[in-house]
Amino acid sequence: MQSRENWGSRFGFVMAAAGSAVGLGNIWKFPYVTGENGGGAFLILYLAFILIFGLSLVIAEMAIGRMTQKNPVGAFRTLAGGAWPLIGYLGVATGFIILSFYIVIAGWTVAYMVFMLSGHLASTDSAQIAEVFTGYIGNGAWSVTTAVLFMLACCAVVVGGIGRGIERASRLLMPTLFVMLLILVVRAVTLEGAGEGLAFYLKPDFSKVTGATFTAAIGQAFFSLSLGMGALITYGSYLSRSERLPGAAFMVVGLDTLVAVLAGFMILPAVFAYALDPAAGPGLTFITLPVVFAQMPAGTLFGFVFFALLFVAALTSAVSLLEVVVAYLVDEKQLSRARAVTWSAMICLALGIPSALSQGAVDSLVFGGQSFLDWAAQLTDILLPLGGLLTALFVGWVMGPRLVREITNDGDVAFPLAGVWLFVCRFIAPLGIAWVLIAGLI
Ligand code: ILE
Repeated sequence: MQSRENWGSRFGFVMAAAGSAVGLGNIWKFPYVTGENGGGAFLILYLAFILIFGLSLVIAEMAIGRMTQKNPVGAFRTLAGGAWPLIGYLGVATGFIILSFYIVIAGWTVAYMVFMLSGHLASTDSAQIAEVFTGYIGNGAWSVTTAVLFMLACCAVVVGGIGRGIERASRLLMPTLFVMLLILVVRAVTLEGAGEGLAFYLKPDFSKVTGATFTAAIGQAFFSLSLGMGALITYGSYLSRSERLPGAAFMVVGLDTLVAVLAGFMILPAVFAYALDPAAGPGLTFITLPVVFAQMPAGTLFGFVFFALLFVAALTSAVSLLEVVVAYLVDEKQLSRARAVTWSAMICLALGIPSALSQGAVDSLVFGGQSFLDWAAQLTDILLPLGGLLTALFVGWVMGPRLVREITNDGDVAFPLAGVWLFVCRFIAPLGIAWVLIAGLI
């Protein structure tokens, strides 16, 4: 058997895992879902879910991967057998559905790089920007083309294997994106009229919280952390046993949350400053940002670089999703890496086309008040926490102290909160997530 590739360094793993976590979820999804769900109260729920469920489950998934050095299905099969590998299948399937619409949105960043340079977005009139945006996403040929282009980029990285491709891309570009984000936050919060947006974001109005807010917040927390989609199990499987897990997990969760919160500070004040609708939905970031760029010195260049980096952030995330399916096919079905990439990318694209066409090109792909893409996203908001709930049960009741020994390298590495962690996996996470999911349904 071929020996399994490992990450080049601890920094490389943290950057790659953070690269998986930080993506469109933070910069595209978080601001608009926060806008749709009333602002501050949503922010509090989101942060609470990350702290209560997210952190523990990130540690759990990484540990399961590292312990077994296998893809999600193989990992559960190695550890327990019985029906447990179904959790792995659920993760692989969920990741696949997400990837199918993720490439569509990531394709938007491809188009926006071109639009920035061509001057199509150089306007301070948000109505005009919205027109360019809806014109583009409503054009089926264009939105499918950009999704295909993005998918090709994703395949190129995954064919190269995890060390060479994924790790190298993440190391340099993630820090650059972070710096640009900080600059944009400063620009946004100093816009005239930004105060109202800040109040919306930071002053919770709990009267706006409904069951749907709970589902959205927990779904967002899992989506953003790459939880419940097999990604962290797969990335953990390339981690050598000498690495310290709890520390890496803290870093990844911290970075991901920081980027999401900053993205809120970048978008929401600008939304209010330009009298846009915070509940405008998936287009929010793409309509708001160009107006901000137009109000900055060298805004065109800045905007271009920003969307290029957002493209890379989306790429490092999408790559982690494709890698889940590829690792499964390579490990379990003995396919070559190149074949596994080709097949999974083609099927995923086929599944993504209705999402791409549901943004205005084909009317019948909008039903029940939302688009095909919205339905896919909403489905994964439920599947992700469900996977997390089952993983928590598995870790808490089947693995228990065995996994603690794995995390601490048999007592060599400190894990002071091991007891709390196990308690969360046994009781708090399963009951809490079940409660949130049920509250969302009623
Ligand atoms: N966590 C990433 C993000 O927030 C991806 C989610 C992997 C599917 O964009």
